[in-house]
Amino acid sequence: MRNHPSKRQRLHRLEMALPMPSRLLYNARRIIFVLINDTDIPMNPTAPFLSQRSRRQGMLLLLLLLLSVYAHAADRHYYVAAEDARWDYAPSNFNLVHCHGDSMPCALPYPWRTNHVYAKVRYVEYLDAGFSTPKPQPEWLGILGPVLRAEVGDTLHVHFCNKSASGSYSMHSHGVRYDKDSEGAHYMGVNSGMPPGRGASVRPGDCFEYIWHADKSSGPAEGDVSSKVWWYHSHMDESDETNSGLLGPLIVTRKGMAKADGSPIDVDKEFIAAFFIFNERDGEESGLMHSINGYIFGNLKGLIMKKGDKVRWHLLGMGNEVDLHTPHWHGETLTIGTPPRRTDVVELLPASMVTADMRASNVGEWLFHCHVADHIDAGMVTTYQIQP
Ligand SMILES: [Cu+2]
Repeated sequence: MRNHPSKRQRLHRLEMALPMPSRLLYNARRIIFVLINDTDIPMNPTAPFLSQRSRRQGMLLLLLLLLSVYAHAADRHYYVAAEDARWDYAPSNFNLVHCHGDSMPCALPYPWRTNHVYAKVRYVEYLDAGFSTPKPQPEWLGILGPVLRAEVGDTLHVHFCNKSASGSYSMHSHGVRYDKDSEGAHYMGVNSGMPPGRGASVRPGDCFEYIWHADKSSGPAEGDVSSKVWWYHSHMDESDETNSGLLGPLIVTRKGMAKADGSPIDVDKEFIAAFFIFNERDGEESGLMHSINGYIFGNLKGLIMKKGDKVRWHLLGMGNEVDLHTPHWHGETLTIGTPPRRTDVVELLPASMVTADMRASNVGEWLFHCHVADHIDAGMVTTYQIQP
């Protein structure tokens, strides 16, 4: 009488019948079982106790799996210079949004009509270590420095050169993990007398490489959306230097959710909008530039998306006690926070960092402005467009 094959024998035959990739996976599982239990998965007793070949295949696969996990942790190099610039808060020379009864476009209102170009210092990104080719950045990013990106697990190497003659500057980032030298902030420790790190002050003509780790605590928390924004800015004389224009965004994407460039895979468009009243004349109204990304009265252009796009808005605040802002979108609502709440107004204070998601559905061009009354009148206004 012919014996029925035992369960072990059937398993063994099944394994042998599997195509190679499946057999590799199966053997990898066996290897893990052996490592944990110090014995093999019960198999056909006539089969060798997990053959050398099977072990080799399994170990190879495990090694590949481990390598693929580590391969995701990238070293991202950025080349950023601090440079002197002339910045025009209203390059069109017009109020492009609203004219109080005049025909469009209309003149900028007083006291800003003839006062909207100032000397600034900005972060400019280059494509090469020789700092010879500036990287173009989108029009809507305005005065902000480049969008630096990381996926959780990545290390950022920010090669910073101070090409401005106007002073010593630095790069200090919120949110990432650094050692003292890469903190990029100038101060003494009151308890230990600890001096500033090497990157706290980069003199004109000098360069410094900041090493910032985007670890788990730099990324979105459990339940948050897949990317989050952090400020980076100069921190030698912080308040002066952010007002000078030395500030920009860093976006960290959840592990496994980033494209090659670091942006999140589940979002079609990401915009950054920084609400900041630059103070150009010691607090005189004519020098208070109520800007979004450094533009006033609709001179911020390029916030354009398509119907159906999942759009992520990273909202940033900076400045002084007057910088309490309430960005408001016409035409759409958004979700913010965990658990998500629905709104079309976000609350910002100086150095706030808020992320809000929008599903673009309402085709048209819509107002996007700060809802603080004085700030509307002073030009903290532009539009965004949803194309069909
Ligand atoms: Cu405001």
